[in-house]
Amino acid sequence: MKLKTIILLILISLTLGCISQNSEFVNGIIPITAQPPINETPIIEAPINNETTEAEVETTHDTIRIGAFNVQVFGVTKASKPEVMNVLADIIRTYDVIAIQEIRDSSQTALPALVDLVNSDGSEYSYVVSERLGRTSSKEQYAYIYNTQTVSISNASVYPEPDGTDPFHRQPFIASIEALQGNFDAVLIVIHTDPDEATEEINGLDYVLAYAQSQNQEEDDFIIMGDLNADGSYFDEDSTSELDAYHWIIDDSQDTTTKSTDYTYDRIILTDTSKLHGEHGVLRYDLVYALSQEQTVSVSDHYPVYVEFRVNGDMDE
Ligand SMILES: [Ca+2]
Ligand SMILES: [Ca+2]
Ligand SMILES: [Ca+2]
Ligand SMILES: [Ca+2]
Repeated sequence: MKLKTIILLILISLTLGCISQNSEFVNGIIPITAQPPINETPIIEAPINNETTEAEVETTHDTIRIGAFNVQVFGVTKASKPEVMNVLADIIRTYDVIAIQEIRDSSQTALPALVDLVNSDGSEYSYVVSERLGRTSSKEQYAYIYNTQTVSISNASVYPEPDGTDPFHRQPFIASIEALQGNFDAVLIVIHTDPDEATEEINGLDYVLAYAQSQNQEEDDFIIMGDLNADGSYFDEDSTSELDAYHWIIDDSQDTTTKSTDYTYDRIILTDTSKLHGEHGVLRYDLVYALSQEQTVSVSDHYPVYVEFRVNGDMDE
């Protein structure tokens, strides 16, 4: 991880820790106080310059942070664990919009509870959620959770598979995003592929992109993201696909798994990189919040991924 990223993550964690300490949490939930990572990590050796700190904070309103997170069987069981929910809320608050995957909750209560917790510190996040998707009785939903103070989300809809076809177990969830300050806009496409058919589904995303482009003909910025299962036995990183023409900014060397395995399952693919500003990569929340391995995997088997864009300089409609 780049030094700048590490410093920024520490700053974010410290900021969130301060906010959490001053907030009133419902139902007696005690927020986890973010701690700097323990000794002997490269992070603690990073010199933190106060001037850099202020500069970083001041520039954050010029950028928006977008990303995706497979929260691994997010439902009532996870929602009943305050220590997990508080980490999720802290993570979500670092994003302007985050595409949540693997919501498995027939009660439809876990996601609203999470967003309520996010907002318990005075934040104003909202969400759009897909229908329950899947070919079997095990259904999943996607959601975009977003900061209503910085972005708007519109036109959220599930990719309409052509009549007589069924290319995806959980067809992608598409939405438009617009920065409230500046002129950045883009179309978001999130998918959690089925591991057993990851290669077929990844190659099928080219059709989803073409569909989204047909619906947004003036737009240049399309962001495909999520747990594509794009590594290991599910997908050959060295293979070619129609999407090779675009920018896989979570590259093959990244590890998006919280366990000891080293796979780049989670990806962000951009059609246009001209508005990139700041960092992109894997959010190591275990380091940011100084979590044990046990605490880390209780949140998810995946790390979130993220990318930052400048809000000015978008020339498309
Ligand atoms: Ca389908
Ligand atoms: Ca745009
Ligand atoms: Ca890899
Ligand atoms: Ca790993």
